[in-house]
Amino acid sequence: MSQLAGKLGIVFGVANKRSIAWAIAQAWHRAGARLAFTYQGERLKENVEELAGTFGADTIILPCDVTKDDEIARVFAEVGAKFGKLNLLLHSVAFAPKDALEGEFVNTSREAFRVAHDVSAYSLVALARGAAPFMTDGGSIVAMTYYGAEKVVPHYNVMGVAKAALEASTRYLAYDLGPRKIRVNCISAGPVNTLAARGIAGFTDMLKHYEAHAPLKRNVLPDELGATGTFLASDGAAAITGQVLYVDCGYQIMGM
Ligand code: NAD
Ligand code: 0WE
Repeated sequence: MSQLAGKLGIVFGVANKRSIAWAIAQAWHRAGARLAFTYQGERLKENVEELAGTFGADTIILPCDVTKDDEIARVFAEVGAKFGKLNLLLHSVAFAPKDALEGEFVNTSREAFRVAHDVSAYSLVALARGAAPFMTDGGSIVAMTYYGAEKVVPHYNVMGVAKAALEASTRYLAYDLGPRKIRVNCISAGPVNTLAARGIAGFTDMLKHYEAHAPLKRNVLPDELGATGTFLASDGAAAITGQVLYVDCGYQIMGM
């Protein structure tokens, strides 16, 4: 398949082979896109080099802590210079301090609230602003979200509030960037067993709950997130912007 032939993209959020970002990057690569990658810090450098290196020794791999404006500026300067333009951007980044995901939401500290929103929501605005000048033939920006943005999922806490900000930011960005043919959408994924999910107490029970209650009676597979990511990046989605697409085996439609 060559749905994304000739497209140039940048991927934020690969930590290891289980990362949703890696599933979507592989799908984009198989569809013909050429990709650059960023990693959060030295700790993840080797992982990302090993994974992204399989796409060719010339693959651009750069550090980027999304809370650092200078690192974001450097990424777009380098990728802009090497690629000349950009068509695709994947935002697959989230973080809240662990204690904020354990206790009650009412006890969220000012600092945990700030960090969760900085990393998980504001970063989409900053990355979109960095990428837009290079998306000269239009573009597709895709961000990952979760159902806890719209309904209470116990313990998701401040991350749910940050995802609500991410989804609202997606709509405002879609409005601003629409005249430049840059589309901005979210994929709301059902639970996936990744590094970010594994630390969560009761995550295995959550997978069982989805399996029992989702219309499709199973959990979403990483490849299925890749397929939706490829669709949103492709010209088949040329009239879709500002949306949240649920890739959750139907869980979101249920009232009980
Ligand atoms: P993951 O741990 O593989 O990915 C999270 C990524 O965020 C990591 O690569 C990490 O390095 C990056 N990150 C955190 N802080 C950062 C910072 N300051 N700067 C740069 N990068 C930073 O886990 P994942 O489950 O693949 O998560 C990816 C996205 O998918 C997140 O937005 C998450 O909220 C979302 N999501 C996950 C699930 C799930 O069940 N796993 C469900 C729905 C949505
Ligand atoms: O977005 C997420 C998880 C994001 C996340 C995970 C961690 C774990 C380690 C953000 N910050 C941190 N901080 C850490 O220190 N998901 C959608 C997965 C997830 O996390 C949950 C969930 C689900 C689903 C937390 C509680 C309840 C459900």
